[in-house]
Amino acid sequence: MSEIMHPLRMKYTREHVKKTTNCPGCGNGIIVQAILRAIDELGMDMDEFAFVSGIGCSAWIPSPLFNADTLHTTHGRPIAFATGVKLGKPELNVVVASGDGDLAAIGGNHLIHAARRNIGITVILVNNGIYAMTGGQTAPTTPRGVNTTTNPYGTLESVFDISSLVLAAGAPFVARWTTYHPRQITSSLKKAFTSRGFSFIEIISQCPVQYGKVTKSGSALDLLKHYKKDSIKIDKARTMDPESLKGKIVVGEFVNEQKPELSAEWTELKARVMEGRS
Ligand SMILES: Cc1ncc(C[n+]2csc(CCOP(=O)(O)OP(=O)(O)O)c2C)c(N)n1
Ligand code: SF4
Ligand SMILES: [Mg+2]
Repeated sequence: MSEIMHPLRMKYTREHVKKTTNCPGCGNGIIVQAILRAIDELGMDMDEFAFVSGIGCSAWIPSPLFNADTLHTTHGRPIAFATGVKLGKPELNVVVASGDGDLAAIGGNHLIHAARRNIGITVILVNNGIYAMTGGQTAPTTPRGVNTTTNPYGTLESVFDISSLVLAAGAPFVARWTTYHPRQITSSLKKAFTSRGFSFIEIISQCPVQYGKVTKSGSALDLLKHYKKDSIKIDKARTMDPESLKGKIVVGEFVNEQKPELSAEWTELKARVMEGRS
């Protein structure tokens, strides 16, 4: 049987990678397509990018699928690797795509400090509310009270609002969408790929196999219906009180501003020192 490939898949992915690692219904497929569509609509070339990921299901989004330089690193450390790539090759668009556990738990400090330093990389954080690849353990994004394999009687912890955390750390571009918003993800990615500073996009994404089953939240469709019903745009959310926002997912672009970017300043500093200018 011959396989009909999506044009984006033919244009931007490695020919020898025949299958994705995603389970049926996983939100990662929507995210793959949103990233490739953003690159296509910008008319950019894969050679202008380096993709970096950690360990987890979401870390498989760019690697080995994308026909670009991809760096599949260790759990929690993609931002550290990406920082090195960006300082060594500031002309590249360095993009990290990884999971909520990878970037906000074990790698949380790298995330905060990359935002504070304003290193010009894009971070796409896939928030599926759980450690999916390892079997449904509690993550810092798992809603309070939900049952997981490590908290079979319900989690007792409060969740991280990761976008707010990154915003507070000083990131000049922060957006949050869900997989129900593929066009909005693409639009924010286009801004992120063409902005100079640290750009952060959190994507709330369905994991029907671990999150859906372990927490009894239902199928991919049930989760997408929840994203549709409970997402509130930031402009509207700003007019609402905290009580009415309970259980809602605030989506949109929270900030988009210009700030001095670290790799450009670093390059300038190196030139100044080499030339003996103080
Ligand atoms: C240092 C280290 N600690 C723990 C692990 C085991 N581990 C691999 S992936 C993962 C969690 C993945 O969760 P997340 O980053 O949210 O990605 P998802 O699978 O949910 O997309 C863990 C704990 C590891 N590989 N290395
Ligand atoms: S376990 Fe969940 S996150 Fe991982 S590939 Fe399957 S559906 Fe996607
Ligand atoms: Mg996860």
